[in-house]
Amino acid sequence: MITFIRKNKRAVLLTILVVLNFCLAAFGNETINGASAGDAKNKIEIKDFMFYPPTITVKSGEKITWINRDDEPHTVVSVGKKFQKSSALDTDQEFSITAGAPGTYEYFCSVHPKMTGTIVVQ
Ligand SMILES: [Cu+2]
Repeated sequence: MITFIRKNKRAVLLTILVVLNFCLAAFGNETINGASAGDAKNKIEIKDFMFYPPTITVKSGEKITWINRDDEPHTVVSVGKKFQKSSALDTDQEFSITAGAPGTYEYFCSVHPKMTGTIVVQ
């Protein structure tokens, strides 16, 4: 009888450990995936007087971030003032907006108006 209880206790403890491990692993994975996805997603690099990628497709409510990799200052200005414009971005400076209503949004750099990009919000 004692042996049975002991064995049972062990089994319960083992099960708890396994379940706990599984939960931790699942939670850990989710956090890592969430962080990397949020980091890399919807990033537009400004490099060599170009927005890259020139066209980006996002979902409404998602964050969009530009980062200036040039030594020249650049801006992000919406055609038709459909979203807030950035200040002049210095090297490695970032600017973010939250995607609004679905539609196509054109933007340009007010310092170099030939630099243009497009955001498609779904
Ligand atoms: Cu520019």
